[in-house]
Amino acid sequence: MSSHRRPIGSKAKFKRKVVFPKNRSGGMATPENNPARDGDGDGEQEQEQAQEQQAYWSAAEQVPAMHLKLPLLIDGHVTETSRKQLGVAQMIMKEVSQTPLPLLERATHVDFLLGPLHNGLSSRYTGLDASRPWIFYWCINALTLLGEDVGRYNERAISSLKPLQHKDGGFGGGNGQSQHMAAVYAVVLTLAITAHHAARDLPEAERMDVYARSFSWINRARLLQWIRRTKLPNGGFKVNEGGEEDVRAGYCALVTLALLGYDEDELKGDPAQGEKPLLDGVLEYFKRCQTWEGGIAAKENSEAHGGYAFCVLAGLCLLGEPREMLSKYLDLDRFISWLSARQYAPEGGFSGRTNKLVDGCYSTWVGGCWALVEAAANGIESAGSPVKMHVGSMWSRKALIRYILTCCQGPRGGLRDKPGIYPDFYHSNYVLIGLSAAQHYYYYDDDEDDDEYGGASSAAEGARSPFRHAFRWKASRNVPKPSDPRDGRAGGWEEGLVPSEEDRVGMQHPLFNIPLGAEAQLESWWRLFKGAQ
Ligand code: FPP
Ligand code: K
Repeated sequence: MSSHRRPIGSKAKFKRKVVFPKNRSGGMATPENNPARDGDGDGEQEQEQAQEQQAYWSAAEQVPAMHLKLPLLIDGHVTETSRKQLGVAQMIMKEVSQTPLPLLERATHVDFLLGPLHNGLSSRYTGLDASRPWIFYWCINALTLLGEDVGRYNERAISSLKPLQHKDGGFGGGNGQSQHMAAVYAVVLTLAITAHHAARDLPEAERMDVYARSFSWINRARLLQWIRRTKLPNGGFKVNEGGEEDVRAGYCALVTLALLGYDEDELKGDPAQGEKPLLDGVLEYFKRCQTWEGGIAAKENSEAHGGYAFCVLAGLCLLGEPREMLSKYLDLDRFISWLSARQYAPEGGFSGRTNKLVDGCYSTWVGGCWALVEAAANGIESAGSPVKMHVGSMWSRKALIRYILTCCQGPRGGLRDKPGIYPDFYHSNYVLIGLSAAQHYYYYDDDEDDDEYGGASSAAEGARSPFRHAFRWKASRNVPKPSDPRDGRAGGWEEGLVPSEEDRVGMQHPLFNIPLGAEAQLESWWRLFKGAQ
């Protein structure tokens, strides 16, 4: 029985079924052979394997000691938050020590996320009227992580998002509202995802048609002019004209420009109009946001926070190779030290900042940083050749997976910050992206076969994209262990990250946070579309 059809409200009724991937020796996977997309494998073979592996799992499922005791060192300076933290650690210790580890309750989460798409939202949600594109993105992307086909929502996404386009360029968060960078970002991601699914099994011509319907109505010239008006002299961006400045605005602007196919010519601006290249100074601006702790703040001279750290790391990698960018624009050792301190025991989850509590959403913001740091540490890899000299995991993937499966699943579907807090669409998406980051290994692929644009065909004419490096990311369904330092021999694969294939979620692009492969399809369509104009 497919896990998608498991009855709703099945929590605790289903014992962990032990199923292993067919190819346990691993191997780099591309979006095309992503098993999460293929659904369940062959039942009989799985059952045979299940018996054979039972012994391994009963041993491996012993709860690691780190989840069973409170930290040895507790700061003597008592504050409201430190008291809360102790209570949370005690409460979570009970949850994370469960055996067997609960399954990912896929069907109930799917049901939770389909709610707003099929039934609309109640009046309780009027406060989110300016976040319409966010709700689309969170639900749509989370559904893809759970293996759902969201192509059937593409036409509705287009018709719902079109009215949010502002006459002066950009998008608002609700009908008739003024523009906001986060709204623009969420609109672009939503369309990139639904178009990708709507187009994926169609012949070439029809595929292009889906993309034309999804994107050609966006006024790119006016959008660019609007983004220009959010640019700051310090290199950063504001969320809108007169709005606040933070690295999130910079990251959202870069993602928008990358996914909407802007090239160097378009971004360089017209000196006759007093325009400067739009990306001038942004890397140095990101660099200045690193703090004394080693983490990264919303803007200069502020407090380091995981949410902003992800924006800066991903922002840097949108514009270059991970190893070069992270070592050039960050004090990487100091950053790693701060990032390591974000994972707590006994909880296993991440906090966003020093002396604050774990929250499931940091599975993406902090977990997503780890994917990029590991890629930087491992350097450039090629899908064609075996991986050499791996540093292995620099964080505990298993501890995060344990935190997510035991603490972040709402009993009636949806994912959450922590036990005792209601699930919501935001946490559902970011807990699942974090689960994906823990289950998979991401790498930057400098394969020579790719053309300058990192895409499939090289029909490209015209100016280069400053974002070409962002389209070179691949994922492996297995996570490499450290290589032997004496001879560089590969260390094999980390076992037990996906104890049951039913728990496996889809692969995401580590910079864009959309399904891996959606970015490449969109990019190749822009090239055809712009070439034809
Ligand atoms: C602190 O809230 C939260 C922030 C300061 C914002 C965090 C930023 C993000 C989540 C990144 C957003 C990125 C994009 C692309 C939109 P809090 O004080 O309630 O939480 P805390 O105690 O965990 O710090
Ligand atoms: K919080």
